[in-house]
Amino acid sequence: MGVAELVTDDLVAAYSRDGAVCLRQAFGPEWIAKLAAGIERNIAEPSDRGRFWDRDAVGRTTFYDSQSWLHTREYRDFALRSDMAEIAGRLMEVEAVNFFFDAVFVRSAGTQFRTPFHQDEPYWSVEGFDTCSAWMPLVPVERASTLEFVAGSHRWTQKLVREDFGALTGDDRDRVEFDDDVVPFPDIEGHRDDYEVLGWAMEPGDVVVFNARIVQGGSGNLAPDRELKVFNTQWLGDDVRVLFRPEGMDPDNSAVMTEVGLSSGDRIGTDLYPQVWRREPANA
Ligand SMILES: O=C(O)CCC(=O)C(=O)O
Repeated sequence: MGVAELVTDDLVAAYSRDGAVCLRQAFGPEWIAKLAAGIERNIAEPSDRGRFWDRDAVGRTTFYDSQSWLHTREYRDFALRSDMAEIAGRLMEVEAVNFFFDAVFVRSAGTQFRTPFHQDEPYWSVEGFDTCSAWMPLVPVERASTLEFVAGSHRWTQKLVREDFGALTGDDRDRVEFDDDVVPFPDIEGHRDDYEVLGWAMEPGDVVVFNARIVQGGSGNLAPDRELKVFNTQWLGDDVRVLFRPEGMDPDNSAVMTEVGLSSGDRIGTDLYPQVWRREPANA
């Protein structure tokens, strides 16, 4: 099935309304095997951003790394040659899509550690509504262990302070502090009935695409015999501009962006954030 058939009008409408959709069997077994091999190499040779977010009392771990596509050929192939850029472009209803970065979240069997509810884009080194992530488990994931989303929260307008991930992971690179003009993050877990919480049991090949402003969290909570390996990519569309935030960024790309000549207000581009897809003119 081509991307135009996969990304139906109903999915585009649901993405715009809810901020997150699940596409079933968007990628075949070759991509899953390739990315799984990439993750194994990535864990064995982490980048200098690689770290354990959590290690519990019995040694179960949550590993995180990002922007590893620069030295992991399997990730680079996916970023530049898979259908993901076009899927993102059609869901976001934009003219062109740039690759932003990859991230991996690897939980060993039985890990309970859940990612707190948070938003992504308000902490990135760019700003824009046309931003999305594609969360792809490479192993089956149960509903109780999947990433969850507050439907419609990508359109919330208040600036919310998120939980200090630095305090949670013990790593200063996860720390972002706001000092003024902010609203405390709502206690989603404690008031789940007040929100429409979306989440899907998934099989390898399925992908959840979500607006980077949506409130998202969860994952973890794994059964004793279940591990979770997730390959995640982030994509940028038409309205995105570079923004170096004085309050801090996560991940903080300002140094590498500055090195390649990008500064606040610029359109995204360069070989570090390549344009991967552009919509064909209607009369082509
Ligand atoms: O998979 C997870 O635990 C976290 C995912 C996430 O927060 C993200 O993709 O930004």
